[in-house]
Amino acid sequence: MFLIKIILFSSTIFFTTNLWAGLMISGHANPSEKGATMGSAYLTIMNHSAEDVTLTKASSSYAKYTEFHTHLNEKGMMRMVKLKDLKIPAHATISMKPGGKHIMLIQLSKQLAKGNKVTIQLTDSKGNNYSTTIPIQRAEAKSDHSHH
Ligand SMILES: [Cu+2]
Repeated sequence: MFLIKIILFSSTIFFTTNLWAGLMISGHANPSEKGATMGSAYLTIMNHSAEDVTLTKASSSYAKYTEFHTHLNEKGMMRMVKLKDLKIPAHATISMKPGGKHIMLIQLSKQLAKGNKVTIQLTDSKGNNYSTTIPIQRAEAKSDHSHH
């Protein structure tokens, strides 16, 4: 009986530690116009673990394709490019911003209506899955930021 308790206890610890090895994700998606086919979201991803995390896949119920994008300055022209993955170094934070890295929601299946929420699923190179549910709002409407 005692042994069983020890096993249960240690597996709980392992599970908790495993969760903590994950990422802390917050952010927002921009509202989209009615009929728009593309939308964008901006995440802040904190990697509290001692290992780099490389996100390789993203998905969302709002769009057929969910991609990591960034902007490149090519001969004075800003061009949007798809990133094959998104690396968050150990103990580092990535903050997506307009004009920089962002999440692109392509072929929207419904309008990103202000006040609603969108869930984005992320997968890393090791097969770990992460999920974040973010509000649909303009960036400047981030009134609750100080409470986090
Ligand atoms: Cu984009």
